[in-house]
Amino acid sequence: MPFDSPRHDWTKPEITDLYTQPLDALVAQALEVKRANWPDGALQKSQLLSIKTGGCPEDCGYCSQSAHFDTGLGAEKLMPLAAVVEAARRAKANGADRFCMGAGWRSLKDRDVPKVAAMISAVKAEGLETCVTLGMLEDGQAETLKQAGLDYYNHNLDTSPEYYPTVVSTRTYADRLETLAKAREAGVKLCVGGILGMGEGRDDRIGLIHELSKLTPHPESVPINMLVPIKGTPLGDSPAISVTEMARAIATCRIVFPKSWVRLSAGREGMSEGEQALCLLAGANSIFVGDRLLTTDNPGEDRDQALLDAVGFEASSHDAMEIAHKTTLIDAR
Ligand code: SAM
Ligand code: DTB
Ligand code: SF4
Repeated sequence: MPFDSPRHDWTKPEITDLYTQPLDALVAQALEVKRANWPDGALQKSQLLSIKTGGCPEDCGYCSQSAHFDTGLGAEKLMPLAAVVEAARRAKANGADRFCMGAGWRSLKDRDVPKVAAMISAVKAEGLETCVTLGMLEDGQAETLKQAGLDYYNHNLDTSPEYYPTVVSTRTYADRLETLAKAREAGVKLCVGGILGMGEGRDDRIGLIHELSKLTPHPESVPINMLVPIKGTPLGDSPAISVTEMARAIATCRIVFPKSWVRLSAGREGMSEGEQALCLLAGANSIFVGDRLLTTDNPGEDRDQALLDAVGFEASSHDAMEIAHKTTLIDAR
């Protein structure tokens, strides 16, 4: 039902039925939903910047920045404002419409709020959408960031609630949901997704999508990351997940989150152009541009241009984004 409002009452068996269809039937359904809800076929482009790298007290088994693992990545201080603005200008010149600043923090400290707020205001003034991912939030912090011009808060659920403790022991799924609720209450849009290829089963991938579908309203952005294996982390030797499984997850998200940006997120560096094209053809309408993610490589301008030329997708306009988001908020009422 492509024109229907986003649903928050999906059952896990329903999502399983979608996910496990023959791939051609799944993709056909996803593209029907995409065409109905995103008639201009726009592709959203975000660019990441790690504003505070490494030394994180959390033990997320996938992460280069955790102080629990020897990944060879040193701890750095918070970047100066001028360097952030310079990176945002470069991102805009490279066609990005959203700039996402990430910090290797367990949680945002009150003393850092004014510094991050200044970065958000300065990036917004460059004509970019703003996104931050700073770990857990305390009461009142999201309101200050929103006032500074924050559009999106990224905080991933990563996997199913059942598999989560296998990957992270220093916080709970409930902690993640609490921070998401704080950002939402402050009127900030949400970017929430997960990682595939951490040794989880298909049932966990479906469980993740089910948990995301219960968020009301749905996250406006849903990033689907393929694990970038980091040497020295517990997941550093994980076998790569198949690209068809990525395509299944993306197509299922396209159907379950009809009005959200679904991002083919981390992992493109390890994929061929054809594999990335498969994920875009499964219904993804957002990517990270630029030659770096947070601490790992991303394909960069030339390869991205070749990919976009191959699939023929246009970059999104802010008008298209605003229309999509207004519709999401109206539907959620
Ligand atoms: N510290 C904050 C947090 O955890 O929310 C923000 C930064 S953290 C690096 C942002 C997200 O990046 C994580 O939630 C995870 O989903 C994703 N991520 C981190 N390392 C990854 C990897 N090696 N491969 C794929 N995704 C990864
Ligand atoms: C998301 O879902 N993926 C991004 C962003 N949100 C913050 C992060 C990907 C990180 C990949 C590994 C790295 O570069 O450190
Ligand atoms: Fe820290 Fe975020 Fe990495 Fe976890 S994912 S170790 S919280 S930077």
